[in-house]
Amino acid sequence: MKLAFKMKLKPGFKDEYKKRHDEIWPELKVLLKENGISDYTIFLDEETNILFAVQQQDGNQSSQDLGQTAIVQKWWAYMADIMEANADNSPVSKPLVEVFHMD
Ligand code: RM4
Repeated sequence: MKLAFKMKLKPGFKDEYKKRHDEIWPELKVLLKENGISDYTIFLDEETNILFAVQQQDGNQSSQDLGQTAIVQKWWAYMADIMEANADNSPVSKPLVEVFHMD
């Protein structure tokens, strides 16, 4: 199923955020795919610094549910300096409600 959520980027870090994701760790990509996550895109609203993430989820977990794995914990710790994050470094993520879909 298609799933969307929002996160928040700290102001001024668009280029750094994109650079880090252009260089996403291969092992993180493998983990996401192994857990049924694909077609995963993140957009930035430059007015509000809100990050809008959308992904296909074929398992029963979203990318945000994988925080018990060492790789995601390492990635979240790496990303925490440029994102709004919780005390455990996980990005503050809020689910979004689908209101329209067209195949
Ligand atoms: C995001 C955030 C998400 C992760 C993606 C790859 O900045 O850390 O949790 O799934 O990167």
